[in-house]
Amino acid sequence: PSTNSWWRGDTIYQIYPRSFADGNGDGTGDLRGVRQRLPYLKELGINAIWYTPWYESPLADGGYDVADYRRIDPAFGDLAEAEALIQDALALGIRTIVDVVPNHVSAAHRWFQQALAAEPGSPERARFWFHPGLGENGDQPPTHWPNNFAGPTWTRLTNEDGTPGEWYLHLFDPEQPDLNWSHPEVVQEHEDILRFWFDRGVAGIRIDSAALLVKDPALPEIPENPGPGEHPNTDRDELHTIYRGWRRVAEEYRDRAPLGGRALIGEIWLPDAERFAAYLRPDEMHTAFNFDFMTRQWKAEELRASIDLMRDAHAPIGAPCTWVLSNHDVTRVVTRYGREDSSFEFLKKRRGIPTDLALGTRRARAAALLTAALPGSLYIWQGDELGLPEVEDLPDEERQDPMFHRSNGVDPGRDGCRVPLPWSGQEPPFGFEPEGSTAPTWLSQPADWNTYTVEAQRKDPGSMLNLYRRMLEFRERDAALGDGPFRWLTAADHAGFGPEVLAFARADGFISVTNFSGEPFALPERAQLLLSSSPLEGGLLPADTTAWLRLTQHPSRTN
Ligand code: TEU
Repeated sequence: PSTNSWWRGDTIYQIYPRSFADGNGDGTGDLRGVRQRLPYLKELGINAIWYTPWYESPLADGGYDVADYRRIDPAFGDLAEAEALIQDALALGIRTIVDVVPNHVSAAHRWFQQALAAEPGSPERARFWFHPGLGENGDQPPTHWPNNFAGPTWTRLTNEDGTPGEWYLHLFDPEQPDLNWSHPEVVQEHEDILRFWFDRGVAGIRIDSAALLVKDPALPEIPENPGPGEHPNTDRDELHTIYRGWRRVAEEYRDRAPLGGRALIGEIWLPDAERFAAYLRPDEMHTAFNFDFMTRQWKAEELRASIDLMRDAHAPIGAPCTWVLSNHDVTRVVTRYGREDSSFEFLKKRRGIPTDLALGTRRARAAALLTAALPGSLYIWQGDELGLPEVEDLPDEERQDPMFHRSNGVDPGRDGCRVPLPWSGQEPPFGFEPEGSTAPTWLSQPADWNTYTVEAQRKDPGSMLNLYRRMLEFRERDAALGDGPFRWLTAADHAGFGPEVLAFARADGFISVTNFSGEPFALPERAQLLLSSSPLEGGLLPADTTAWLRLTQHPSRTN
């Protein structure tokens, strides 16, 4: 493992355990499967793995409904296996990041079960948001806040005698009751969970829905244009006190070999970059996911503005930027960039949109090189290194996402980016399961994914996988990449670098150039070509292509 401040420049691979690799042949991915594939990840060239929740869970929201943080879900393995996996990875120089979901727990969590068994007004219920209904019969929910999936945010209980009871709050699925963060036990429990995983060699915590958690106890409706800190359930000022407590826990582990610092990584969806950056402080989080880049169209001025916005927000506080092309909540990147509107549309519009996959793949390749050359840490969603497209035609009866079910199928949900990875062979399960297993995978794989397998892509020098390998090899080896100096280049530096080109210089003469215009152009002459996302054409950089160059003393460019 590299430096103490690894989160400033590492490449982090996101694993959705259910869909990465299946070690026991039941059609569901597991930790044994990950252990077996660690050499693949080492070869790919990543430095850390972030696991989406692997804890005991009814899997009502793919594990974001945690029943017990101190156990691994039996579908994935057990605690001993997780500990072995963390150590095996570390032996290869790969750190582990786990996901903590503080806004809510599973309805199967012992706290919620105790609350259900207890009386209104009891200490057991005080850890959640139980509330009598409004109106004469109490049949009106306490608020009309929108749900992050679909449907209401309050569910009414039925008393033992069959009469209607209190309501409880859930910003997501009814299976995910929201915790009351003004309760000291809720605060204490989460700090203990951090220690539990830090003690097991975990180097970082991804904090789910990090800007939610705290609610206005008066439970007002959401004002039309809430000012800073005025939203009743998002980005409230009290959150900063919570994360200062978490940072103190992380600091307890600061210099312990062999991991070095422990990082807090926020999942913060806030449109205002300053409010977002307010969480990144020496006494709060280390980094947070940059979602702005994914919300933008494939256009030079859009992405330039996004890069500037994020760099400007991070610079004054000295926090590193993060670069994220996709994750388990959004449409796969090759599909997004293959559409006329390539901006963020992970809700309600996931199927039936005309998509040019060849174009999307070309752009996703260019985007990979562009983001990998920027200062900061880089996140890779599993399968993006294979260029997997969104699976839009999953049969409805297979779909698991509450976003699909809560919306009665109006929103196809997020299953299409979570289909089990293809590793080898000509037909499903494409090596996802051990040789000879016949169990159907938990989501079915498209029959034509034989062209996307790791096995097929290894042999093809032009594959997405081989591009990622070469790209990450440079990133690992070349001190100019990762965290460090950055400067935009313009037409004043080179005639080809017009407004539809994103070109920037890093240390040691390293230059990254992306062509968003339809027109190919000549690259600077005194530059050596290191890598390009698509082949140059007659020495020119074609459309939708990124090239990495190094300025040389002599005019001897080699392709
Ligand atoms: O996502 C939080 C979140 O806000 C987004 O899911 C977003 O609200 C949603 O995609 C639609 O708007 C995190 C996890 O990444 C997601 O998988 C979980 O479902 C969610 O939290 C609940 O834990």
